[in-house]
Amino acid sequence: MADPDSAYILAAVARRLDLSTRRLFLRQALGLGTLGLLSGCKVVDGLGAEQALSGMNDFNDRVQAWLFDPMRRAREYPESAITRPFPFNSFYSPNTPDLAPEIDLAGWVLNVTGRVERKADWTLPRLYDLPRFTQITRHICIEGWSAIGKWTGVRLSYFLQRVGADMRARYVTFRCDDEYVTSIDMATALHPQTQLCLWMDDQILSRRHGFPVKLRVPTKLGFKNAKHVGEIEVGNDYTGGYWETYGYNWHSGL
Ligand SMILES: Nc1nc2c(c(=O)[nH]1)N[C@H]1C(S)=C(S)[C@@H](COP(=O)(O)O)O[C@H]1N2
Ligand SMILES: [Mo]
Repeated sequence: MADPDSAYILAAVARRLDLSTRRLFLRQALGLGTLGLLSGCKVVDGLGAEQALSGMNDFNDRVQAWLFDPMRRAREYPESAITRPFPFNSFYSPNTPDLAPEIDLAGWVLNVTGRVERKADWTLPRLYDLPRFTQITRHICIEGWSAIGKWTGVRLSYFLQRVGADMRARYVTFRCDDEYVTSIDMATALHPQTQLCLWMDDQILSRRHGFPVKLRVPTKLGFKNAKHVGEIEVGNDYTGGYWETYGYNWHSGL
């Protein structure tokens, strides 16, 4: 299997299939197109299922090793690889992007809660003023698609420093304006590619893709990339997340 992206995608799926003893997860994942991914390989053009399956053990092992290296970087791509238009997805209805929450910016602040020293009012202009970086990385959704996007924003590790977060805390939780929630471990929060994303493809983040703030975490599966983030909480209590309660693996690292 030549294409390293195929390895990422298939390994993510394969690992889920062998680790998961959760029937609910399997039913969900297969129903949502993971089976299609394995048999038809629709995510990766020109890749046969047989070829995919024969290479899987090797990829599985590599993925297991990566799991224990929280600083491994996700692959970055050239501008020419960007997927346009970038797919839209959400838990409520992927067919109706217009249901994405409408944020009233008057009075909007990004709430920072839990184990942080400085709970200042993070208005959008203040966030736009912070140092930013850009990444062109692949987003992989377990529902059987992937796409490469260009995301610009603030390094989450920098933001956590600015607010005086307790870096020894275990979890960072993201609560969203559409009532979606997810959480990540502190090692992932401090990963250099983990980003509070404010711009996508050089434009202010669109409503469907997570305006005003989204978490971009290219070392994790798509569902960890919380859109419309309204609150970031630092804490030691496990908070889980929306898809996590349906049996998706909490780490979901790639
Ligand atoms: N607030 C919120 N964030 C979310 C979701 C959601 O439903 N609500 N869906 C997740 C899933 S499963 C995916 S694949 C990506 C889709 O992001 P996109 O619409 O920018 O492609 O957002 C993730 N973050
Ligand atoms: Mo997803």
